[in-house]
Amino acid sequence: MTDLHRLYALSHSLYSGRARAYLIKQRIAFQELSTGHESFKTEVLPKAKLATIPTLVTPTGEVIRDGAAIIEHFESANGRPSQPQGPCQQIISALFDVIGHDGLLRPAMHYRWNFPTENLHFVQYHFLHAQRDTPERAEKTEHMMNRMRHVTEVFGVTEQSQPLVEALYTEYLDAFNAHFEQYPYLLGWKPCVGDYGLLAPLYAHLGRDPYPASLMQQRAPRVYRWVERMNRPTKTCQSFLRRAPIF
Ligand SMILES: N[C@@H](CCC(=O)N[C@@H](CS)C(=O)NCC(=O)O)C(=O)O
Repeated sequence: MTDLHRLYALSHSLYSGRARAYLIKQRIAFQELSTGHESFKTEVLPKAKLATIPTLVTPTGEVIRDGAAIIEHFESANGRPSQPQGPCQQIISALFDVIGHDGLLRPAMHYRWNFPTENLHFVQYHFLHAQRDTPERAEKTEHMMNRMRHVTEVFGVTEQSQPLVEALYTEYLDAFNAHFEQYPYLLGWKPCVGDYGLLAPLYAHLGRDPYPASLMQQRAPRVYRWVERMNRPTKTCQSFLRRAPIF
């Protein structure tokens, strides 16, 4: 038996980024495997029932599907290290968790699927390698990608709404960038549940696909640094070192 958790996730998956960052920041030892790995079909799916990611397998073989359930599994066992202490901060943290994993779905999908000149090659590579290596791989990849393009429209990103989606996202980026002039995380000096929710769209899609990543780097470098910081076990970053508290 191993004491490593196994996280089934993909680097381009929105919800995977939230669970992965939590494990990294909480220093929980894990091995990440793709859904293309044989064990996902043979070991995980019979217990998980639905093929969604992230899905966690604990060292004792328990299967936990859904990013929120994965975070709650550790939060409840470890004295809620990512819940702020004050009631107002708890509400803000919970609110930003929802804003992240639901509210920012429109810009996340828009900036991935509506900029094919910059994104297609990169996105296609990741979707292809998420599929098991079978003769139908290319066909399945195309099917998945078309499904996501359709979902983008279903979520409300149409030709008419695109300017509004972009205006709201860039306004949000500017505000978040200004916030990071003061603090390295959403509510101060350590990440809370709200940071993890926000990271979902801001990592895999908006901070990693070529077009939106470049937009974030150029327009909101402090947000880009937060995205990096959320994927590293250390608590703070260069620009905050001189006044960071020692925990
Ligand atoms: N609420 C779930 C959503 C998980 C989810 O929809 N994940 C996507 C990838 S980002 C997925 O597995 N999609 C595959 C499918 O729906 O068939 C969570 O937070 O884990």
